[in-house]
Amino acid sequence: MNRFTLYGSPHSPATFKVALMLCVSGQPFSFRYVSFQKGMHKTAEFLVISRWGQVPVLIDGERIHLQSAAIVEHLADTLGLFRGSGPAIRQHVREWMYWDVDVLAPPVLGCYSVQLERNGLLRLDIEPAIADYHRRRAEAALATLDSHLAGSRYLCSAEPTIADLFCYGDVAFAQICNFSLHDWPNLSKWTERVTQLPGLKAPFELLAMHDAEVLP
Ligand SMILES: N[C@@H](CCC(=O)N[C@@H](CS)C(=O)NCC(=O)O)C(=O)O
Repeated sequence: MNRFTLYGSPHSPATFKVALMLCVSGQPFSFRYVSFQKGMHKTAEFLVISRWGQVPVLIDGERIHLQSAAIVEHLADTLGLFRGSGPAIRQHVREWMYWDVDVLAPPVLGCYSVQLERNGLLRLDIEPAIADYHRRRAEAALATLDSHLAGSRYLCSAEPTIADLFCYGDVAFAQICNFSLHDWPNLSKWTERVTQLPGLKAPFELLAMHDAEVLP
């Protein structure tokens, strides 16, 4: 039996970030698929483990962990990987993780939701003006990332940290939403570097639906 069980969806960037951390850390995990289409995330059964009715949820032994940034930080601490060395770098790492949750993740999720609706996978009735707003905010966040990466191999130190893995999770979904990284050369080179980390896989390769254990 695996130590870790991840509840989530291959369509969830936040789930992908946790899965990514587990994979590049060489940790096997069980994956339980939570279908948004079927509203599984709002069932009484799921709310027992996820008080806000959201994915991802990570079970580590007896403990339930929520919020992708907190989960990834927990994994970095408990596995002693991708933390960054020393308190100053770790604080810097935390700042980028919070920035991602605050600035990059929401518009990328918004753009991806528009895409799911266009592909007929979810009915959300997103107004075109709102879709444009998500896209413009995502572009601004990607431009911020690009300018901070000028002259740096990784975001917070010479070695990759969870800040890189975490932000990359959203950049990967931005690419699925047809954002071309050519406009942002530093971001483009950093993305290539991150994707070459051992164990790293693209969103739908990492969380393949056929691996999912579907909830009853
Ligand atoms: N800040 C949360 C965001 C989680 C989140 O937005 N999850 C989405 C999927 S990516 C979700 O569960 N959406 C369903 C809902 O909020 O009702 C995290 O990083 O874990």
